[in-house]
Amino acid sequence: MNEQRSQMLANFRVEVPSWGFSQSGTRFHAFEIPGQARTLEDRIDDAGLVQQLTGAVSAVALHIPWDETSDYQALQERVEDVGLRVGAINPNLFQEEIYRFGSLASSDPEARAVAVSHCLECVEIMRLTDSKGLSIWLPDGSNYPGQMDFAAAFGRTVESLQTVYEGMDADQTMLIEYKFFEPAFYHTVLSDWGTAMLAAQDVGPNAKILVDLGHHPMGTNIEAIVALVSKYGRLGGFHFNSRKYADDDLTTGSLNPYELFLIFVELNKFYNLAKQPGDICLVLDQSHNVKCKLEATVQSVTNLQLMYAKSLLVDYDKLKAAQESRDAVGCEELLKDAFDTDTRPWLQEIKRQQGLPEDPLQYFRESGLKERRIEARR
Ligand SMILES: [Mn+2]
Repeated sequence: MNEQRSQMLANFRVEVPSWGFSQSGTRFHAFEIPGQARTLEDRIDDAGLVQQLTGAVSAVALHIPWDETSDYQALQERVEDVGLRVGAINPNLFQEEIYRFGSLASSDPEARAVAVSHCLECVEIMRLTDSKGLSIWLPDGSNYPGQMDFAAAFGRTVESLQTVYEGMDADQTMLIEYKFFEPAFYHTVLSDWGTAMLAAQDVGPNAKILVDLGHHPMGTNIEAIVALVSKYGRLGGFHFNSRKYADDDLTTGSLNPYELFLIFVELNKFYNLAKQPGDICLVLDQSHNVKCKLEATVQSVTNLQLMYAKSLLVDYDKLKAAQESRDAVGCEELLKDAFDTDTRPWLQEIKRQQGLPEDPLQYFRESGLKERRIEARR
């Protein structure tokens, strides 16, 4: 394999979410999965363990208040001790009584003030932990026709986001996530990339869009969205996961590997994903309710590496030439050729060179790491 591509694959990194390691994340029963994280320290240790197993984790993304602590310097030190950085900080705008009718978009000035001040508290945590991304997902919307004035709610959201943005530093990025429905079932204020784009443009140059793979109506062409948002310099990052029906938060690449590959193909046209720290924030956003959470995270990281590897095999010059000669079959075959290549031996070779286990899942299961983790957390 070409040396430059191997270097790129070797340098690929992703952030893992602290909330993917503990007993949470479903409106139904959260099962007791042996070995799962019980504390903030456990969650950081798990992120570090995924890094130890895969070598492809850059940072751990945190959620406030779920990861709230009295000493953020100590938290950052612990994260550094496991070889990682503090990644994106995610405010919570959906778990306070006052948010019944919305947070940043609410018509109640008091609810808006609480939401804005919580986001600013998260900006302060970013300063303390050297995090560069404020990752905002706004659940606001309405359940019934007439309940909310669409334009007014959007205007209030932009104003609230502007206030938060003014409190941020020049090297911090506001990541604006969108989702078409849920928890609101009739209308959502930031429902798609268009609404998120309008908001980002009104807020400022460091306000960018975050694409969560589970937040689109079925059949949406996400790779086309990625290309356009990138072209306008507004792509801030990703929440990787997989889904069959809605926001299912399943293991990345478990159901839609071709889609994931096509997204990487578009990303490679705009960004060098091997650059660290990267220009865009790549984060897993998953909740594992049945699987061992650590294993599911390792699977997700590995699937991302394998799909990224396939995307590096595309001959982009040839693709462009085939597009310009309007050779629809040739274009598709070029992509299929790359996608159909088994990239596992290549990734294993890189892992051998890096002194990492060639099969991280097998290593986790057979080295005693898994049993020790379960034993320690009984
Ligand atoms: Mn998300």
